[in-house]
Amino acid sequence: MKVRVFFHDRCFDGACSAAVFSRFFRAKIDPSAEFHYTGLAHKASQLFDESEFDGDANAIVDFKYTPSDRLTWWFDHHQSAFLSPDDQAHFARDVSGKKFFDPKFKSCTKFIATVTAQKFGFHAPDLDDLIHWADIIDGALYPDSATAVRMEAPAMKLTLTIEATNDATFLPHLIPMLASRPLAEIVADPSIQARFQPLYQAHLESIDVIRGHASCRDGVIFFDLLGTGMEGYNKFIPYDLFPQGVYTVSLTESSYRTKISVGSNPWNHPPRMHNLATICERYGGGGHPAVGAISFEAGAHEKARQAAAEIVQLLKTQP
Ligand SMILES: [Mn+2]
Repeated sequence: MKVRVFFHDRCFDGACSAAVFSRFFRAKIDPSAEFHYTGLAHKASQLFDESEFDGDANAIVDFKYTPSDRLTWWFDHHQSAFLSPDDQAHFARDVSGKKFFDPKFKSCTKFIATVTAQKFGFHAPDLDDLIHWADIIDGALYPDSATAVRMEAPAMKLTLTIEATNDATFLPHLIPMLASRPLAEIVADPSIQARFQPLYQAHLESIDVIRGHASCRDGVIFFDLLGTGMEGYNKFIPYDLFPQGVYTVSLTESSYRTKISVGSNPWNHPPRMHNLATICERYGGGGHPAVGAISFEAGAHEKARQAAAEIVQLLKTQP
């Protein structure tokens, strides 16, 4: 059986979700299943073309729902999992027993492991370390900013490699490794080291670039990286630089979009917090209460800068 698995691209939890789903599928549905992996990124334009569902079974993990009859399996934990009330109603009518949503889970990986254990009797103790780290990384449950920024754990090294990749063949190569080998062994693999080492050097340089562009006022860290050529960064760097910061608002761009990222400091929480997913939804974005993002068309710098300035002002006020 050919199984097409769509997963949240450039995301440790997305890749681990695809790995755990695949192990579950081989163990409980079809031992000879042949998997094809496709990463999905949040874009301003339409998400799915029906012809992409070309498997005998089609799955989406750690990504938005889509109301297609060709979608067989779905697991997500994002607050903004439904693009519209119609999509949510379509999900609510589903009677397949193969589509699952719970925004209380910190990671979709843990969600898949929990649901498949309860409903299908799937257990794979060798995946416990992977599931544990997916929950820490997607839930931002690090003990301190140094753990997240220094990257000593194998899962952190993999996260750096996964979040930075522009190579559509990399995660389809990595996901079967995640499904079958310990994290430390995967990191030591020459195919991973070759990607990790230059990224780690760039990570150290990105700390300097953010230090040069960022300011922190009234608890809001802001930096505009449009025009610097820097597409992404470790989202905990701002809090390592400004431990007093509560929120971060940043502007970055890649070939296909201009992006506002909005985050909150896991180690400096005031009693009441703004819901960042709700704020981002007002501008067509989404996310979790503690972290969100908005995508604009490539080149829409002024529109993105205007929205970022409004969000910075809003975050300086009490929720
Ligand atoms: Mn996730």
